[in-house]
Amino acid sequence: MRYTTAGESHGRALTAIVSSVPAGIPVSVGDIDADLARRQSGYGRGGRQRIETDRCTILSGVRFGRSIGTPIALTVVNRDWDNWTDVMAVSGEKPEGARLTAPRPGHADLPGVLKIGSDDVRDVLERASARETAARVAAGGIAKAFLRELGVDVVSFVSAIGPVEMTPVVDPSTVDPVAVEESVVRCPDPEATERMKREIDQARADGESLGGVFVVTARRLPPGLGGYAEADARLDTRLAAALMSIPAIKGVEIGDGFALASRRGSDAHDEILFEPGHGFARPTNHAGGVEGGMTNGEPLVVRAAMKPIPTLMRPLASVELDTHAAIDASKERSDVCAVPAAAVVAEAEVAFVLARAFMDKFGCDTLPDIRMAKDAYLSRIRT
Ligand code: EPS
Repeated sequence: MRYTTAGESHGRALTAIVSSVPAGIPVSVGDIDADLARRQSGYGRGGRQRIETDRCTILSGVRFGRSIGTPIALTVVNRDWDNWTDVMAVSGEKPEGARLTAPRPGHADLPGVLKIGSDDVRDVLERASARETAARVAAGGIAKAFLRELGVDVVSFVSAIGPVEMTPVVDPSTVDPVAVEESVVRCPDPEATERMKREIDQARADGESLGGVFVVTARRLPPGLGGYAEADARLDTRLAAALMSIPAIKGVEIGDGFALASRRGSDAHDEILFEPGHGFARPTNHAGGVEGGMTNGEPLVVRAAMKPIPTLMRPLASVELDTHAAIDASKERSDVCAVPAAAVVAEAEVAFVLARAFMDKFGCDTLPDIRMAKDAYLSRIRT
């Protein structure tokens, strides 16, 4: 199962096509819209989110609420398009003053225009925009629906915004998703939520932006998803690539990640137990549920670090593209912080990695066959 997206931030709509989808998956537009709304929320968003109310339309691949094994096409309309029809027109002449020539440090702006030979940063930034991630979340709804049928939920929470960190939790997979959604920054720690809000308020007042850290977890994964024999079959390879594909993500950790580097082996690995009726188990989960490129049956725990958004209301130094003169980087309406939204996007990315790993191991055509293969496998490894 994989997806591709199309669409510019202020164009008419975003589109996603999800292909290699097994038949028989219950698909609910309501569930996808709920995730789209979660992605739009989060303290620190800008004025754009007051314009948009993202809703998904399914164009193909689903009949009477179930996938039929054909590509699923989805769209999310940009309501802001109505305000951009001249600047983003598909045909005609570019209006006077529509060109942007002050690239922002940290954005795709400068390498993008150099790469494609454009004199207008807008040609690049319209696509290299976090808006595109709405299409990923819509597409991810298909992967999540598939996983839900196999008993797997993919959830996320924010653990840090800028320098403000929540109180660490021993087992991130036990964090209560209700507490996460009750927080305006999607952080399950109410006291940290208040400190994060204050940090965002201060950044906004200073014309600054903020990054942060989020955690994605998935439970009830059978051992053996992924692979140890080929580099590109390793689940960690795929998870890291998927999370790094989200704009502004600069680091990914699996399990205890970088902290493992400073520990001794006895403090870094998870001892093996056998519980009759359940099978193999671990008293700890430093590995984050992945050993040797495969799930080991413990909850998957991945973390990602997001850099601060490059659009600053107090802009950094840049160079004007035509004259090469020093100039302030462009400042458009933007978000101060989008870490809570990025965590929802990451759920979609992780869901695709896991859906593919399930299909690699248990089959591709239809949900009942995949479920039967999984159940047969589980009964083999439990005895
Ligand atoms: C973005 C800038 C802002 C964000 C946008 C990403 O949009 P605008 O330029 O229209 O104010 O709100 O994100 C979204 C629209 C979204 O839905 O996530 C950017 O420059 O990347």
